[in-house]
Amino acid sequence: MERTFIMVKPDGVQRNLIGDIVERFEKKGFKLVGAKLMQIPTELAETHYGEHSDKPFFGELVGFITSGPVFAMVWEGENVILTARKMMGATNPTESDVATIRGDYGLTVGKNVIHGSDSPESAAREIDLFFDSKELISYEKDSDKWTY
Ligand code: DAT
Ligand code: MG
Repeated sequence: MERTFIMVKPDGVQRNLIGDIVERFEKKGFKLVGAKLMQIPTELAETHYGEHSDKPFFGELVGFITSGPVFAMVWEGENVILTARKMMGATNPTESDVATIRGDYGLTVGKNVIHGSDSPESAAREIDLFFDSKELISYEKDSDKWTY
């Protein structure tokens, strides 16, 4: 079963959106297999956002993501990587559809509430960066048979 890395960014934590975001993924049918509140060290932020290291907004991005606690999660389910990206909405909230997380709660591209892996490769990389394998739990839910 596919897994993806999802993170409520510092703005989402401060704006009390953890519960809403968890609820959306739960109700969709995805399974939470790991979660923790954490403050990201600068080095981890730079590695996580390494693909953007040459962009003009890199310093601002690293400063923002390390500015307060984030809620890091791993979600599991069929096509969860692509579906989670759809549920998040476009990077720039002016372009994200209503009823997506960014469309409902974001106003600027910098403070856009949530991160989600954009491919199977980045999901594997980001899960490994943020979680120890012992922190992830494979388990059955009675509701699985009503989801699949
Ligand atoms: P996404 O988070 O949708 O995967 P991304 O990987 O292109 O988007 O960029 C990572 C984050 O960097 C994004 O969530 C917000 C920030 N960002 C992207 N483009 C930006 C820009 N032009 N100005 C400021 N911040 C930007
Ligand atoms: Mg990205």
